[in-house]
Amino acid sequence: MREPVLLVTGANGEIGHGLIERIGRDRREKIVALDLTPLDPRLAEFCHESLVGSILDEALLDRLVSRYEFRTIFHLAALLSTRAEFSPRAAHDVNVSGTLNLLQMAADQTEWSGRRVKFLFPSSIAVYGLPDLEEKARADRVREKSWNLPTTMYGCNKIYCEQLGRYYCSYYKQLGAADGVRGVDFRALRFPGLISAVTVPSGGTSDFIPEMLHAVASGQEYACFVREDTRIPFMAMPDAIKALLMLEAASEDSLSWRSYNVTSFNPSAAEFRDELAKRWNDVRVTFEPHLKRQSIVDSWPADVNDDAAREDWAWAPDYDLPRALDDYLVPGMRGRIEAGEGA
Ligand code: AKB
Repeated sequence: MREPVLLVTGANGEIGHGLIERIGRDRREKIVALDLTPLDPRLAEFCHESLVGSILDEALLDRLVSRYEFRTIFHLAALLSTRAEFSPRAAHDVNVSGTLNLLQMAADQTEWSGRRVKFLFPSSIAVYGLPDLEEKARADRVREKSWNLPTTMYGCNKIYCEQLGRYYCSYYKQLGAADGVRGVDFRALRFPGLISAVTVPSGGTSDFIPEMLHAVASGQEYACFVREDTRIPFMAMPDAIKALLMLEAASEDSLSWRSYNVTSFNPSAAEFRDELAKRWNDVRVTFEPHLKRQSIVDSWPADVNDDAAREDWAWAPDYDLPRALDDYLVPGMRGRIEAGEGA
């Protein structure tokens, strides 16, 4: 008998931290964590097993399948947008081949167990590509089906994986399978930039906001790599976790499609600096745009329309920007600094 568990890949990443802690505290399912690096010891108490390994290691995945029945897979492992531009082939391997391995594993398991594996996939605003700033201003709150013209390897990977998910959900083996066999229950969220009080992101292009926050909170100067007027959507990490868990719990009948925008607030880089200056005395932020990273964020929408998520499964964020800062980020960062954990 295989043990029923919930699998989290990329467990040590920013979303993995919040998600594992939340599920570990609130639910009784056993969590199996997979990451390239040893699991943060703070998460170990919430996990049934943690494995160090790659989603590209098919032998490792075969071993996992022989021991466990995955009820839900949160597939969080990915190479983010800036890092992916330095190693596009490696990004494609991890982001696409790794996702394909897991979708195949979920499809095989769905087939032999007769129970559809839920597959939760964090996609991104990087799937959008606006050609220039004029179009970005005109586009306003971009809807899911517009501007699917990514300019980064990461964005291309994410949008293709959404399509793979749709395929494994509705069309996999459409000619070969026995009647009535159903596919993987794939569900994706197009996340904006995420801001955590616990972890600093690395390798992303939306990192300028969380980097600014963590630098200011620890009394350091920050040279922001985008212009002051740069505007893309963001969300506080607890809302990202909430969105994932709400989408996981949503009844399938309520889903009008499989990839949803979600968002909370969208300050410009300068407006975010000004919000920090209301809360810390020593805010030393300069703007020194890196032309290539700037062009990536300029291609991302200034805001996204998340009406479908609101209508289909009652999504609403808990945190607007002031509340995210006052109730989550500032106390969280101050607590960590007082505890000697650094920002
Ligand atoms: C990145 O910057 O690559 C990510 C994202 C917006 O998906 N944070």
